[in-house]
Amino acid sequence: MNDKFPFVLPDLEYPYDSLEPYIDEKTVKIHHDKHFKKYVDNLNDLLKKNPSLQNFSLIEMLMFHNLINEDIRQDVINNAGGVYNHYLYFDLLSNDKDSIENYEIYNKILQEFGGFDKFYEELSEVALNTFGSGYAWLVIDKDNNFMIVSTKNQDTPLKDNLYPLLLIDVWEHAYYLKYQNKRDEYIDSFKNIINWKRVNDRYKKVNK
Ligand code: MN3
Repeated sequence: MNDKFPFVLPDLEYPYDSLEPYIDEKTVKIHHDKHFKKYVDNLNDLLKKNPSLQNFSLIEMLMFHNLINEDIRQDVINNAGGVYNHYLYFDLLSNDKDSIENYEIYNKILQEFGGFDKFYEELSEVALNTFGSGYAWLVIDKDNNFMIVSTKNQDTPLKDNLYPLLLIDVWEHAYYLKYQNKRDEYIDSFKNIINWKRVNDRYKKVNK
């Protein structure tokens, strides 16, 4: 996705129905074409009205939001965060059933969590207990440690110097049509549609 103003909604790289049966076609369509698009449009509108922000990249707006005027800071966090989080979310999904065991990140997961199931249990727990709207993340810190964290609304872990490897969107719009109040079932299904190649590429990029 382009890194600076004006931001453009990236096309979905897979058909809307390709995450079935884990995430239904209608949810993917509304989530990408309406929710994600709204954040892109809102961010562009905000930057149109505040040209000095147009020098910031998307990531800079999120990492260094203390540099942004207080009267628009929360709007920037919400909308730049909404763009960044949804970009990552759709980018890290696929239904080609690629196994994590094919990638280096698998050994790191075993080392850090003691097993894939333990890792996913911990991620699920954090996702399930994220109160209200937000995300559960697998992140890597500057010392190369893996951590699982939760963020609220459209906050990102970038402001805490944590680099995101994987995220689960637990806003109701991500799962409610199919799963209603059963967030736990959505989280459990989610493990079937993770694009481990892309997650691994993110890991390799920071683990040098
Ligand atoms: Mn969402």
